[in-house]
Amino acid sequence: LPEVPSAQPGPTAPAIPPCPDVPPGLVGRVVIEFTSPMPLERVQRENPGVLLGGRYTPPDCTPAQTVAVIIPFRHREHHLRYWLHYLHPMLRRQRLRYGIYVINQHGEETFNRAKLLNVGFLEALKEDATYDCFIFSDVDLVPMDDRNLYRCGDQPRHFAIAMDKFGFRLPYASYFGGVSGLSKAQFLRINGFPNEYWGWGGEDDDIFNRISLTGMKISRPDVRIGRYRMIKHDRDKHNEPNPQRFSKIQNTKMSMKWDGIGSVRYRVLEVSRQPLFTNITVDIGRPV
Ligand code: UDH
Repeated sequence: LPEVPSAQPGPTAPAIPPCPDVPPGLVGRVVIEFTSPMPLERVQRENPGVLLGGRYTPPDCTPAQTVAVIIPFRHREHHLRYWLHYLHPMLRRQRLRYGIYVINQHGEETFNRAKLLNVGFLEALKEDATYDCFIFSDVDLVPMDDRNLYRCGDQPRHFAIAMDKFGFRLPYASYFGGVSGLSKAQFLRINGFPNEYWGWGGEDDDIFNRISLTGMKISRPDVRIGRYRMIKHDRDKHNEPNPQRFSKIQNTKMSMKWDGIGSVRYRVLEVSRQPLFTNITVDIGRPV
């Protein structure tokens, strides 16, 4: 029989194998502390492989997903430096192709975490239409174990299930706060996140409701792996507990039809590609 030539990779396209399901070289538990000084120049030096805007692609394998990490933000530069210091090396060890997006709420109106996350979803996709997994992370939450893989699965994922401030347990069974992940399809299926939760609280429960109401189930890591340290802080100004949150979460079934990624209105004021992250400053308006 004539020998059939096997497909040869061209000279410009070296054959990079798919990344393995379990990344090699994870270390497991990581020591996390928030006392040493953490200038951004140091974090930059520690992460030479990270490209402008906080983008990274593993050199030795091809990941199955492209992950956008979205951080809701205002006046937390100190926390962001620790977050970048711990997360960049961890995400690299996890062999992720990723980009970091800090969605910075402009002005001093009441903070709106979930609306900022909606903005992050849309703006990340504008920059790179290949993002198919979205990890939404508070800026003050650092995972203590790199086996907590920041990628998407067949159900929405809750990562921050054992935070130090809650005694390393879920505070309640339907808790979905802190760090969560949805594929692009899962996010669109729930019409994204609510835009109408101004101030602290309730938006994460509304997201939980959206997921349940569309027949999806939350997936979580093992409680020994989903551990987090939170950087201690006082309550922020202009993020007071929202007194409407208890009544609003009773109404998700109706509100999710008209309030979500399909109805989000905002104005981007600045996109700036920093060495370790992309900063998007946005005017999201104020409660009506
Ligand atoms: N965030 C900001 N700036 C703000 C408010 C919130 O960046 O002014 C972001 C940040 O990513 C933060 C997330 O939104 O991690 C969640 O807000 P939060 O940290 O205020 O919520 P958490 O439930 O804390 O973690 C509530 C107040 C705790 C007071 C503790 C007093 N000991």
